[in-house]
Amino acid sequence: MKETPFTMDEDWLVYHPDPHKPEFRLPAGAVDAHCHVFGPGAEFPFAPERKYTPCDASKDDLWALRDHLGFARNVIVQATCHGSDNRAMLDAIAHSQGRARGVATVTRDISDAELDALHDAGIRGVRFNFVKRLVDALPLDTLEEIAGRIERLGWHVVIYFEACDLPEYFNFFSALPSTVVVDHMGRPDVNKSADGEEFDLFIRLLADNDNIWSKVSCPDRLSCSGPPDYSDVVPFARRVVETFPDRVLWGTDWPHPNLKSHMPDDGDLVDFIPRIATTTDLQHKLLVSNPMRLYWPEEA
Ligand code: 0GY
Repeated sequence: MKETPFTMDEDWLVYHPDPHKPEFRLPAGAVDAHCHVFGPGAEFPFAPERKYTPCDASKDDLWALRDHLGFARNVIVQATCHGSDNRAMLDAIAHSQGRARGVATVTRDISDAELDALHDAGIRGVRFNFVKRLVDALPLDTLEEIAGRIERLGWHVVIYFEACDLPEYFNFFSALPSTVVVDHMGRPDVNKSADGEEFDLFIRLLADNDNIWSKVSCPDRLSCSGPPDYSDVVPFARRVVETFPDRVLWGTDWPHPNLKSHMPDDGDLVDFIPRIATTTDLQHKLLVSNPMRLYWPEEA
């Protein structure tokens, strides 16, 4: 392996080297619908405009985790450290034997032919990121234009924002024409109530717009009570799963960018699933039928 030309951030936490085998047996065909690859930097350089420099996290390590946890497939989401250079993700998808698809980051100048090529390579959505510490968000009219252009491909838009920013973007999100998927339940502040005003607004976003879905992922990112139980996240995720069972997805978020307090054991994250999706029917929707409808509709 070539030496990486990048030095990861001093406070960067590297993914867990040896996650335990989950006690929860994932249903056959389960999809890890939110994960990333980073570089390797020697092969796929990180973007000059990135806001963090991560460790390398390769496709082979992702496949090893997939098999260890018991997933069948992955959806790889373009991480901001690669900007709109989707090559690391596309390389992973190309080497997945059909078991991975992806969500890309694109800019306004992308041509229709390039969008077609991304579709052929396994991309099924674009990501719009509004988290200020991660990106300088594109202007809303640019995002609107991109959302309009990807519609003909049947793609969806993945949006990432924090709960405090939802009032500002509520109308913009509601007007998006395609299917929309929110990352990590819109990052609620779990010190507040899962039935409180702030999370009610998130629930209303999905209740008012039946094209909007949510990932109920990242207890490790949202929790204040911490591992291995992440108990304070349970009422939030359960509320979303039980209210919108046909519009939820789940993912590991491996290799867990920007965690500062602890690095989760991915086995604990899988063992969290039956606490938020409490019946086999809900688990099957969350892990198999919903992601298959969105990412492998030809097989769903
Ligand atoms: C996540 C969360 C984060 C990072 C990114 O693309 C990214 O850099 O998504 C984060 O730092 O909250 O979804 O993986």
